[in-house]
Amino acid sequence: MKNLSIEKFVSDVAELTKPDDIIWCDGSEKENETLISKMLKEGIFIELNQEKNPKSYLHRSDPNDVARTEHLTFICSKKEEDTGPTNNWSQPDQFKVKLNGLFDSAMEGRTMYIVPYLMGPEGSPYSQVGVQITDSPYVVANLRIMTRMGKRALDYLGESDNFVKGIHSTGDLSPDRRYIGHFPEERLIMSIGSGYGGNALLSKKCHSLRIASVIAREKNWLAEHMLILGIESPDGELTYISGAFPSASGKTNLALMKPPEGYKDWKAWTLGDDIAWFHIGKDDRLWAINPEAGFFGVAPGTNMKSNPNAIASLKKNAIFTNVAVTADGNPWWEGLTVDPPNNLTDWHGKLWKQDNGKAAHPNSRFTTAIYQTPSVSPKLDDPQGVPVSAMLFGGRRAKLTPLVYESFNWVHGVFIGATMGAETTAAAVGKVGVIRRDPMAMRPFCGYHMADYFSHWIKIGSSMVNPPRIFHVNWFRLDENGKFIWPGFGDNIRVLKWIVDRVKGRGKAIKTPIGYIPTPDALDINGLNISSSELAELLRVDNNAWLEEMKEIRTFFTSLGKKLPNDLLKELTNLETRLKA
Ligand code: SAT
Ligand code: MN
Repeated sequence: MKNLSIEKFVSDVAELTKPDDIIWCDGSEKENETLISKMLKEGIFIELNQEKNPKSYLHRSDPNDVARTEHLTFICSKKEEDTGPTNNWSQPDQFKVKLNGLFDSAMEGRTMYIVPYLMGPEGSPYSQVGVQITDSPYVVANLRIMTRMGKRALDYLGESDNFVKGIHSTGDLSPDRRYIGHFPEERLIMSIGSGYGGNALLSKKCHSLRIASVIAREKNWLAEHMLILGIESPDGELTYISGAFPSASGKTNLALMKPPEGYKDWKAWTLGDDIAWFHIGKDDRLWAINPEAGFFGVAPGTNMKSNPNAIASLKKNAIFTNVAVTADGNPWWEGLTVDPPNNLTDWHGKLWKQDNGKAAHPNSRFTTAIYQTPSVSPKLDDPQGVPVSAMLFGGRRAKLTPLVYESFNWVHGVFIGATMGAETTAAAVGKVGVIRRDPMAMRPFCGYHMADYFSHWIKIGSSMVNPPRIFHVNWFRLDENGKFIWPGFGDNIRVLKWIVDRVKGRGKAIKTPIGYIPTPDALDINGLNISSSELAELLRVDNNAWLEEMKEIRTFFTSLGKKLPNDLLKELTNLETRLKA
């Protein structure tokens, strides 16, 4: 069966980019093997110790191409006011002329790969197809893990022209000629000059968030930067939770959490670590699917304590990007072991010495299939997804925001998400550790005006009688010596347990100006090395500090202009009044 729309798309792009040859990817094992041998021959992939890491490879990127480049990312809506002040905008026709200039003959001497991919389970009414054209075999190998790619996607699509188009070339990798352009009205993405994850795996942030958020607004659903996790109590009560955290803020660790000693009879089920699509079910609940099929996780800091399930899922069929390698060919990164092994090769491919800086790049990554994680949920491929009872917002905050608090209601919860502040991380180019407003962790990923996005969130909640409860969490509070107060990782299940208790109507809470916080006895800290004064600090609401924060929030709201929903302004004023009382 031929899909004429795809054929036309491919021939148009081939005419522009002039590849030497064209390969249509079917997703088969044989195709993958051919691709891997080619990459090994060309040095794009470096073989790791195959006994310890079967079918796993290392890729070293250009040192200029190691993170997302938000300043080179554009949303080209027809009207500028549809893009909003948090995105870069360019007039679509003009931007296309510029990009077409860069794409002209970009694939000369290269192979062009056609990668049809399916976002979401086969057979799900909520899934979507995309077709990415790329000249990067590394991208193809990643898409194979990150999505359900090849024949499966074409079978889902049939003869329909309802697919997202992605055109990608690594170009000359020069940051001066690097752009990631989105054309939401045309469901089109054009990306040139980068081979890095979020810039180049167009299925991920470009399709599943920026373009999908625009579609979701039109069709009354939500496309979010959220993990999905199932928590099962010892008596079999299963509660699904989703959570939005900025990139490199522990989403993968939470999504793959392994309950610690003392919680051995609890289970945590992984459904997704980065992106969730939510639809309102006939039962008036919010149902989530993970459009992706793999993890593109941050390597540094991942170890047997922080994320044993990730370590287990990296044992085979994994791609490592910009990590270090040990003398016997195993991947290594800061935090994997306490001490670095001798004779490490760093992410540049040079022998690493203690004073050479980091051996692995801070944003080095692993790509691996969700199916390989021991905690994978049996519901991962369920076409309906899972019903979500609680949504979490959180970011890194050394100070101010308590370990956990619950919103008073949906609109207040939207306010909490909309005003999220978080320290910046190495996942994007730029300064690290600066607090910026990152609403719903979607600032870099919302494909339309942020104020319209807030209105859309309010509308989704008001169309349900029982929307999920909304919480804010912060695992990253520091004490006066700069040490984390909360142990985090597996012990975060203690906080999730309180959240589940709240959802079920049995968790005890105190009302504060910012929301409900747990009573000191409602949070289980048994067996933790936390004093009652540390617990009090973790849950403290400092009214004056919050009033300072309100100034920042007001400035942020003002920057969004007159589309900002009145409901959120009212929330801000009410909060200020409560803080002053
Ligand atoms: O944007 S990526 O998908 O490459 C990683 C991230 O920042 O979440
Ligand atoms: Mn992410």
